[in-house]
Amino acid sequence: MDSPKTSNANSHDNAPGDGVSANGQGGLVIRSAKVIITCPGRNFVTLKIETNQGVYGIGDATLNGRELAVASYLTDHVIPCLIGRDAHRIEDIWQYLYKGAYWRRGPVTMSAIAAVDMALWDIKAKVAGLPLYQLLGGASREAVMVYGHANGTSIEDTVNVALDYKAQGYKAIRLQCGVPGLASTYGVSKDKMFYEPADADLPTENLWNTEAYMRVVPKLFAAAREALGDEVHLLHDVHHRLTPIEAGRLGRDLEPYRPFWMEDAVVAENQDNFRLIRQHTTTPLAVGEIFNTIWDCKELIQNQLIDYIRATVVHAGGITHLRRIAAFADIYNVRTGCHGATDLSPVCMAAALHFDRSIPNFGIQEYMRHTEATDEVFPHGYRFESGFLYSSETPGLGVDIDEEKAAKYPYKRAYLPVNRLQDGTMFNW
Ligand code: GCO
Ligand code: MG
Repeated sequence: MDSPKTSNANSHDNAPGDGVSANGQGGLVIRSAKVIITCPGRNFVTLKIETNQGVYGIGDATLNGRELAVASYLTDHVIPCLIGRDAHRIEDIWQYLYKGAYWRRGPVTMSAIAAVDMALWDIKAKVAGLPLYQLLGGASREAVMVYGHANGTSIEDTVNVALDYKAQGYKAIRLQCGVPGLASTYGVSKDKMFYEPADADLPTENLWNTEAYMRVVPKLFAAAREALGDEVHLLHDVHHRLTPIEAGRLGRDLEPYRPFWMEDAVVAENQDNFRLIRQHTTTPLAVGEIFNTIWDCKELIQNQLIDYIRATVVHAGGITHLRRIAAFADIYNVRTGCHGATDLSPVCMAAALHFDRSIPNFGIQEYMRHTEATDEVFPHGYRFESGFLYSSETPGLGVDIDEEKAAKYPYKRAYLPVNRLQDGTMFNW
């Protein structure tokens, strides 16, 4: 190859064995690709790949608070390598982008690869005339159990919101409440229906007190179990704020209320942290929304230190890589619980639902409603009914982007908050 440019432009003319992806079945070649950035209430980055046959696919590339880094990675570094490639060769393109960058892993790289992967699966399924889950082995279940977010400044408020969720048919509800003495905390929003933490053009500063937090959560669970009864699954997100031994204590305190899971109890860079938690509690553990590859969770899964893996399509290398993580997790009794906050676009949600429907070891799917403006920019066929999400039956992912509407909402810089201890020490948010 003389230069990357020559190889891209001509790759579809080369025969297999030349070391370049050859033009495949039906001559489905990537003709162009572009990145669309829109802010219908929050920023979303979407990749659109077009083929020579007019079929196109879309992929979510949103990385909350760092959106433009992924957009540039795609536009400046990935798209030039895609032009001319056989759109059917999803695995090969995945490997090409992962191994070919030399610089492996990381949220920016893996979100960009994920977007390409999603778009290519969308194209393949459209060409096949099938909803994507059919290409992933078909349905293992009819619908996907989701959990909604109940939150409030007080225990009473939160329990009332949880009762609303139960009345709407939710079978699983996440509970977060304000911590007495703290002005604001993770998981508690001003607007109860749409929790959106990336709320300012420079990071908001929160203050944190572990002891006060550890006192309030068991009380919240006691009140919620009492009000909601035994049937509903109750979940909680610690958002990386405890040490392993504190997490062991909280897990133990929650055991009488039988939580479905305790999420992100500790930071996970050191996977051994979870070993210590496990020694002290039978509360199921979930982790992984910020994981990007199987290497972030290999030890956790292999040593059965967790019960649910929360990696999701957009931040963990797309459907191709997430399936690999799920297959590995399956042999260690670990089930999935994909991240599904509002910063994951409807494109990612559609992809996650096809994935969720197809795999044997599905656990639960997080679901937070998007704003109406977001739903208009991303028309989609999935729907909520009685605590479950039903994936779309139209060919492909079953989601689109309305580019005219998207253009009405220009990018707006927004950061996630930061968190400090009350003496000013920087802490985990
Ligand atoms: C969750 C997450 C989110 C993240 C957000 C960051 O469990 O849904 O913790 O609330 O904080 O997705 O962008
Ligand atoms: Mg979380």
